[in-house]
Amino acid sequence: MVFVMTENVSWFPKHMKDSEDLLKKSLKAVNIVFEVLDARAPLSSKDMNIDRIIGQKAKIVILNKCDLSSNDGNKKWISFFNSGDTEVALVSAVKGDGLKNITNLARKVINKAGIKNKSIRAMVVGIPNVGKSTLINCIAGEKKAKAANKPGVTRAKQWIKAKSQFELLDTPGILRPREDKETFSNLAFIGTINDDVLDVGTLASNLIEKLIEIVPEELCARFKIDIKDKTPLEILENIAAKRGCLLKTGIVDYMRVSNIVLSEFRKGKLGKITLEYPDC
Ligand SMILES: Nc1nc2c(ncn2[C@@H]2O[C@H](COP(=O)(O)OP(=O)(O)OP(=O)(O)O)[C@@H](O)[C@H]2O)c(=O)[nH]1
Ligand SMILES: [Mg+2]
Repeated sequence: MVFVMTENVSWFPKHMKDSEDLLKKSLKAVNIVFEVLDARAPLSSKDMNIDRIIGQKAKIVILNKCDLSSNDGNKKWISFFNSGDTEVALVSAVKGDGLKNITNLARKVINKAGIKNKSIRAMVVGIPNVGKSTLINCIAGEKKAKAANKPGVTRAKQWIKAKSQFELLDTPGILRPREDKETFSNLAFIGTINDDVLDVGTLASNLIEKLIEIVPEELCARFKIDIKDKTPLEILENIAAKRGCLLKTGIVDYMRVSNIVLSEFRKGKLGKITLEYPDC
């Protein structure tokens, strides 16, 4: 699987280094860390340095965007984290699902760490676009942190006081994932890597290849196509024909059809899909 880049994608640009320094400094001001992962790809969306950065600080994992991940995947990931003794909350920050769970688990972890504070001062960390700011707004009950559907929206830390017992520190996304191709693909599929630095045609074709493997029926049903014995590229062309993505000359508008496939997957129009499962 090869991605064509319009420029070199650095896993660790300067603002990420600044973010890491900022997280280290901010740790002293909080009594718990909320590590936000994308429930569709919890391992791929984990920053591999986060545990080193936060050290012994109390932590809960939040599997966000569970409205987009499969029920089976959610169950398996929850038991995976629980078996590693990590408290985990399944959440949809856009729907407001799972919030009470966060409060209960945070209280439990803080008590266990012997901290007596009444207020929960939480630093919310995670890679770009996993929904950190949306989650904070959801807990706060109002839109205090800027959130948008592209990576790199939050550029500086910001304290948000929620009406309840929470004070929440929003942080910019940091990104140092595992460096294998599957992780890179998953992150690109879920929109963590800016599409501007990727070839969307290749990306959509790779996504189709993945969907054939994990949810072939959903792929056929959504686009009303037959995928038997077809290559991902042929399937992309079939979708283009179905959706009228043809240029005046009759040639396939690869850019348009690719954006349709990526956008519909990311919005959950093909169903609730988990891209990766724990090994156990
Ligand atoms: N479907 C779904 N979308 C979500 C959820 N949470 C956040 N989003 C969407 O994901 C996109 C990114 O959300 P942000 O809150 O800006 O993400 P972030 O982690 O703060 O991103 P950076 O500031 O760039 O690091 C937005 O379009 C949100 O609406 C969720 O639970 N479900
Ligand atoms: Mg943000």
